[in-house]
Amino acid sequence: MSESQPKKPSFWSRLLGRDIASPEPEPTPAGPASRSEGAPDPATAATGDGEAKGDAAAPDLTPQGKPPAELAGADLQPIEGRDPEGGAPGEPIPRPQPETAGAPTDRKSWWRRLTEGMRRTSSSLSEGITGLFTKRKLDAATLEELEDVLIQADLGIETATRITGAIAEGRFAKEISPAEVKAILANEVEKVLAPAARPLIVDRARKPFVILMVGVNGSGKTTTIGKLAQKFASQGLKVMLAAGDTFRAAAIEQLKVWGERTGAPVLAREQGADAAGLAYDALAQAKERGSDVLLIDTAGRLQNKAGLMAELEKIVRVLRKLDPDAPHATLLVLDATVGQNAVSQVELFRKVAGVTGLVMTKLDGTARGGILVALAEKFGLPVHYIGVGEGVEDLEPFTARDFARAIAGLEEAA
Ligand SMILES: Nc1nc2c(ncn2[C@@H]2O[C@H](COP(=O)(O)OP(=O)(O)OP(=O)(O)O)[C@@H](O)[C@H]2O)c(=O)[nH]1
Ligand SMILES: [Mg+2]
Repeated sequence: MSESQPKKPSFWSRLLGRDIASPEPEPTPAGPASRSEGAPDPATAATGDGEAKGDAAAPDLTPQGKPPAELAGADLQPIEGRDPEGGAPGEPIPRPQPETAGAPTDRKSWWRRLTEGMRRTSSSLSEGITGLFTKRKLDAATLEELEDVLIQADLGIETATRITGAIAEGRFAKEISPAEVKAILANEVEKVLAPAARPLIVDRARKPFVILMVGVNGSGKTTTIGKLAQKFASQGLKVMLAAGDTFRAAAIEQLKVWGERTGAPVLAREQGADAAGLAYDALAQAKERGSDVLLIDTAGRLQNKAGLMAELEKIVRVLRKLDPDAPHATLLVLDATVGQNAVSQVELFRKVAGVTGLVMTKLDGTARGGILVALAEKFGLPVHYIGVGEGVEDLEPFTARDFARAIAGLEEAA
């Protein structure tokens, strides 16, 4: 599954009629998506038939508004029985991090979180640009090198070519400052991103508005559900969560913690319960309770696991028995640190689950934030949110101009 971006002759090579040797393909980190050999397939581990049974084991519905006292000082706590899908037994489950800001998000702290989160990406680009353009006249070799810097930041070949083209325009043999290059970079990136920057709109006419979260292991699905639950609750929406990752006991616990923290009731069952049946019951209960939003967690699944992909299709199928339009949003959560591998994740999940939008997490932990630009260019899917940290507030709505300026290491737009 390891994928490296094919390096086709660049615009400048083609223009100058010479071929530039391709760089060594960068290894794609296996990242959290790797799964131990011989690990049981959750699709077979879970009960096989149970399609939309309303009479399964008694649901464990965490009451709304449970005081978060037990969470005080909550940190990584070891939970037994973590299965091979998620890691070794006894591996700590991720706990929600303390909030970084209690007050409603204002523009300043929003920009600070975005730029801090994007620092690794922007500084790697910035170093490359400064190294190339300090006191040097613009020539083909410099543009070639810049193109490589941009491709290494995962921006994608098309965007990289477009940026170098824009920089070259009318500036050949002239001096160009790193600041000018960054401004052009931001401008071109913004153009690519603008069509993808579409907010997630919760349709209040849908009761509940059903959001299904999908993605590979460890991409940040459960954490993003917690962050979204917090956002929706702060907007006065009544939120319910469904612990559809029935494969891991730790995953169920993790979602319950988020439920307690955000005051959202959580429908959970015992480990191994049928995920589709649980999703069905969650939707039925959310309707009964008059919830505005139902967020459904799912088990992390690798693209190549047919059984797990079939389980996703089944979840969608049974939800539609209760609401033919459900899920109203299917969000693919992508971990930015996997770089180019995100491309094949989008391709597969889109086919199986009908992904309607993307959330990209861990932009704070990688210099590969450019992958978002490559995805926008290639798929044109809406990017709703970006994750820039583990805290509950570290989920930013995606806006093209801010992201483009942050990636280029520029100041906030006036
Ligand atoms: N730095 C950083 N860490 C994040 C972000 N989003 C999630 N994480 C962390 O990534 C790890 C995995 O997150 P989860 O939410 O458990 O991922 P998941 O997709 O639910 O994982 P599975 O249930 O195993 O498939 C946790 O330690 C999270 O705290 C982010 O935006 N930035
Ligand atoms: Mg999870």
